[in-house]
Amino acid sequence: MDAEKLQRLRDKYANALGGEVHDPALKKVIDLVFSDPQRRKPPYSGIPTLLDAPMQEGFEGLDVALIGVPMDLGVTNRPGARFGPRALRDIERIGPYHHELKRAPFAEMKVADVGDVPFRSRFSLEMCMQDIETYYRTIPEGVRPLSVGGDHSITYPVMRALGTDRPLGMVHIDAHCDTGGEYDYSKFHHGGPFRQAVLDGVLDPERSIQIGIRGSSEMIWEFSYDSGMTVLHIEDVTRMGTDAVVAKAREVIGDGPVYVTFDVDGLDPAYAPGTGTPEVGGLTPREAQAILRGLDGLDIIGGDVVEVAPQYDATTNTALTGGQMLFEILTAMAGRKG
Ligand SMILES: [Mn+2]
Repeated sequence: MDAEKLQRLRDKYANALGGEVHDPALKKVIDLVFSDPQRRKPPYSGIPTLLDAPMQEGFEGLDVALIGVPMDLGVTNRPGARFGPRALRDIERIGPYHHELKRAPFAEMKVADVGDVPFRSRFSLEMCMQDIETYYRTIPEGVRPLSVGGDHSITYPVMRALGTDRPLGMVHIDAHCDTGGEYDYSKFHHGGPFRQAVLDGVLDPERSIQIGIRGSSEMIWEFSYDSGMTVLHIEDVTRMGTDAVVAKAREVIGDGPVYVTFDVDGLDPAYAPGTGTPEVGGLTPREAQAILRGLDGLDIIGGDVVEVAPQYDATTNTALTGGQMLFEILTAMAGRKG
């Protein structure tokens, strides 16, 4: 480095404060995280919220509402996803800037954590399904919900509320198709929300893609194929690569509204052990991030991250990874505002 360059850098930076940044895009982010050029809020302080969003009661003025859905009465195996929203609220330092999409969603949209869906009964799965649908029907037009479960059964009543006027398209990342039928006298378990949503006319199977599928339950997912969903097993993802997966997803979804649902068990249990039905041989977080980033600009009208069960998550990596996926979906939502 020549002396002149060194002098230039010294003149510019030797006495500069941490909040002095010159790039206009980055300056926006600085304004989010610095209260003045000298002060920056410690990430471990304050009352925890989803993605460190401001708390708000109700939906007034929001573009995106972050919502906790602490309900896991639909699990077929290990319980615990009712603690998922709290586990994600405890995670710090996700965002606020997305370096790949070059966007700070909190600077471009009004986003708040509006708290949890209220439930009348902790004992009745059927009543919880009704309570979720009722709550999501109160969300005003133009406010897009981004939720944290809870087990995957919560997505069915959310879709019933969001898909009333026109059936939704779906990008579904998961180890499981979740298109199973009734068993043990229940239709509402977490292995069947997307069969029910299609049969109710709120989910368009021909505009639905399921990505990362594997594991022990293939025999109960015939409905996915019979209804015309596109199913990509994990082996397809490996063979195709994430760019081709994104291209396929965008081809299947087209221009219409799409719901993005992310079951954390779509990831390999090496990265996300804290979940009720882990399946070996899954997506890496990098693959999942590449796929979610590839959805940028689609008409994402809502989404969720489900099945984080912190009691099997000794390192908190599952919650961390789940929180990152929530941020990826939020950032993609900011690609098409309103
Ligand atoms: Mn699953």
